[in-house]
Amino acid sequence: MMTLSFRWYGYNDPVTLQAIRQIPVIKEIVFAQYDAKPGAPWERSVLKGLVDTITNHGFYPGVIESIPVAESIKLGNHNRDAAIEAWIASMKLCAELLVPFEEKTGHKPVITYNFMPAFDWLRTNLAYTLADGSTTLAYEQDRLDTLNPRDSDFVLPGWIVDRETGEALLDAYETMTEEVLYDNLLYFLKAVVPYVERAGVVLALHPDDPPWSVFGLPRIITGKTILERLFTDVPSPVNGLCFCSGSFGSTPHNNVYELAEIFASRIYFAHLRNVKLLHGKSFIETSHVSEAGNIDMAKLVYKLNSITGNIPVRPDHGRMIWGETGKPGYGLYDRALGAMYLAGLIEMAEKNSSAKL
Ligand code: DNO
Repeated sequence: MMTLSFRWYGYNDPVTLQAIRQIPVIKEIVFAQYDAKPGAPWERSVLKGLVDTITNHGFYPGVIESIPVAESIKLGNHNRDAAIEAWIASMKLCAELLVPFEEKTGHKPVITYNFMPAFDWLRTNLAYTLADGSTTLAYEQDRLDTLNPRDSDFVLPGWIVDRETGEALLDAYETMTEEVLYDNLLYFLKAVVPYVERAGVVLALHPDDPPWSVFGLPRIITGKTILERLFTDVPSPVNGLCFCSGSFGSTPHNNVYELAEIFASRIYFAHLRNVKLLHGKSFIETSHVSEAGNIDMAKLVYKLNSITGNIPVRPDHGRMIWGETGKPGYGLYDRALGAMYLAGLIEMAEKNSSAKL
């Protein structure tokens, strides 16, 4: 079973909860304390304010995306234990405020996180014009190859890292191998999992986007092999996955339907969007529908619906359409179209599987 959710960036998000309310199918809100400093614990009153606002608008607060993992944890340096402690404190706060909604949502609260060094998701163009005049996010390998994050005029659309922090991070990661990064992930998980188990929430690790190394930085959450290893090394059932179709699907090395099947029991949250692969490693994000990209959404939704537990899913990045401006990937209109399309696929998958047709 899948429940439709929608990401909301808080009070300053131009996409308001009132607007989201008018999309007929959305039950849960995906949110976080976005103004918190990375590595510092969240504040109860702030989180409580967000939860109350969400419930006052008729939604359930089902998913946290994300509690960021501080760079010291990914680097494994001497500050990591303090940062892990702060992460656990924020997680406990989320659990305290979200667990009461478990009965309504039908799933344990989900805590999303990622383990990408220095950059989160990465694109070279945030307004790539499609044939129909809409704009979308694109990753162009040719363009990436011309960029050097150490250049003084380095700007990556959407990622404004201050120069000093950026340089220091690049230096720190320069010699790190994927093995060491993986060990640091294990260290983190082994430290937090006992608390997560007791708190009554589950973890959802977001894959690297794109799922390969960029600028020489190690990136490890890329596909089947590493995930099999991770779930063997940390078998606790709270150690779960955020199944992001667009991240996994941006390389032909991943078969998204196979991944869904193999990791079904670990999938606690899904980001559903489509991508169109271009030459080399380049790709663009498209409308959610199957015909626009490389992912057969009907097949994926049908599969996920039949093999996962009750999970929240959300439309992921949308294009900018009908003249909308705003946070790249997170406007209202195309994500609303995506939500309605996914709702149709989910309803059909559910009725089909329970022979209610
Ligand atoms: C991009 C998002 C990611 C995601 C984090 C999870 O739009 O899917 O930024 O929230 O990687 O930690």
